[in-house]
Amino acid sequence: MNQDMTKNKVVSVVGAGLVGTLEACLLAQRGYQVHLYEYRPDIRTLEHVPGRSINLAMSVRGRTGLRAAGVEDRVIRHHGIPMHGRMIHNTDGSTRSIPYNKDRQCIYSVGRRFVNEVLLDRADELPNITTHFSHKLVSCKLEKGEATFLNTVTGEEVTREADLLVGCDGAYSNVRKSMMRQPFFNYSQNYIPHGYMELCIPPTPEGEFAMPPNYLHIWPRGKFMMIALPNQDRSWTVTLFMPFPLFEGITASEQLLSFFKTYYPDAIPLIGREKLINDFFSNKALPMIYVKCSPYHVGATGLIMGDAAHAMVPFYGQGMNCGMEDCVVLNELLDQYDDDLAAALPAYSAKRNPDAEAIVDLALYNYIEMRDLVNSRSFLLRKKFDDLLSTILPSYWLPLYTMVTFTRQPYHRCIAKKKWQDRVVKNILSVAGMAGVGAGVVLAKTDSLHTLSCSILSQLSTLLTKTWAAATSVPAIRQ
Ligand code: FAD
Ligand code: EGU
Repeated sequence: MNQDMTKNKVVSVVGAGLVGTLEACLLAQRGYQVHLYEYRPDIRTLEHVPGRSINLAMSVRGRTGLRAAGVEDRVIRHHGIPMHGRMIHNTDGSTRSIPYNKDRQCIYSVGRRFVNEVLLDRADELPNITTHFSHKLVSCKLEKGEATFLNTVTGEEVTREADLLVGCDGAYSNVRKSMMRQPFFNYSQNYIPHGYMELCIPPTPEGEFAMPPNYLHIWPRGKFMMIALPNQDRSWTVTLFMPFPLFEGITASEQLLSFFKTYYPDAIPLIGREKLINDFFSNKALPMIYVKCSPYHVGATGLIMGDAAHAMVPFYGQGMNCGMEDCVVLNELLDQYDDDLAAALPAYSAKRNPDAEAIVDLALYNYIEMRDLVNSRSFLLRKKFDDLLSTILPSYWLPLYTMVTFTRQPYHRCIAKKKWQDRVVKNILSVAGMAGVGAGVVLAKTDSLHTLSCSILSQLSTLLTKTWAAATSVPAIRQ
């Protein structure tokens, strides 16, 4: 990269969360003068950080971002707990585990706070980043890269004009709000009927994990579910997902206990009766929102990234991963365009929007699938067949979650490949069906078995050629 092009350029980054702090580091490494603004005080000075989800599942896309900032090892080695598979908990308390991957590929449970702190420490190592905590963005002029902040300690307002203003201020982004006044800016936001509540399984009296630690634990129950990820201190963060009316319907301790006895009996002793009652009634269920918008830039002076651009429901464990991949994609485009922001920003919007919308859709689809499809028989049959194909063709036929979680294939390509696979499975199953009928006819006529297999094979190859052509002739299949 050409540091002469960047060293006199000033960038304001709004939001020192997971994405903003990473983006500040990557821009500073390119030579920009970066000012990083954050509404909250420095979380490294706080004893307790308020806010959502304590731990997150980190996979390759997030790790690629961390690597670009030189902190992948710090996060994964010191703050990551490997999860090699899921552990499914049934209502009778029995469990079964399903590994993620045959080649020991795994995901990591990381604490939000730890990841954020490692990134803030990295930002402090870079001399051309200035951090401004307790600074709340109150307004901005994106066409001028200008932003005004309220210093929540002194009550003063400060305005900074920069070459570029990057909004990484989360799902309820203020920077995005001001983009909505731009012509041709499209925007949609949706709440889902489910809420989530975090509970905690403490370590055992011996100080050990109360469940096998190297799994993502799942209690799937159709209309609601629970998930648990391990923490560094050997506790577990349990997240209960349920429609809001169900949360609101539980108002007394006995109701809560009978609900848990029915659906999550094994979790009661793990959390502890008293603690469960205490935590459930002192917590409140939080909403989940997803956001789609485009474009992500304004001229050569404004940009939104991370949840600000594409908040999603958490049912694929990809929100942070996708946001960190945003930073990698922008970095690659700045390389390609020699830090010419007027060219790189529109290229970023064009490249990133189809992929961001694809993962927003995939996460939403998972949410619906979890609720509605877990009991459908034809769905399960197709899933079994799909799994079989990925066992027979391990490097060629990757299940969707493997493409999403363990590769960096663009999300929209993952969807396109999945659609192609679905068509192939459907065709094979229908050929198998036809073959069944054909076999009856052919055998009745005592024709040779050779004729039969030839006819099946030729039909199959025609279908495969057709579906392949269909899949490859549409470069980006979008919903
Ligand atoms: P945020 O983390 O929201 O950071 C935004 C920052 O901007 C904050 O620090 C905020 O204080 C600051 N800010 C906001 N407004 C202003 C303002 N006006 N002025 C100044 N600063 C401001 N993702 C995964 O990859 N894996 C998971 O397993 C996973 N699990 C999840 C579970 C749940 C229940 C939820 C809700 C989300 C989950 N996610 C997961 C998604 C992940 O949390 C987000 O995608 C990620 O935090 C987005 O990072 P961000 O930096 O864009 O936004
Ligand atoms: C939800 C909430 C298991 C953290 C989707 C899997 C999630 C996470 C799954 C949360 C599920 C669901 C996948 C990963 C991950 C699974 C995945 C979901 C982390 C298809 C803290 N999901 N999540 N799929 O395969 O690909 O294990 O809150 F329950 S990690 Cl909903 Cl891989």
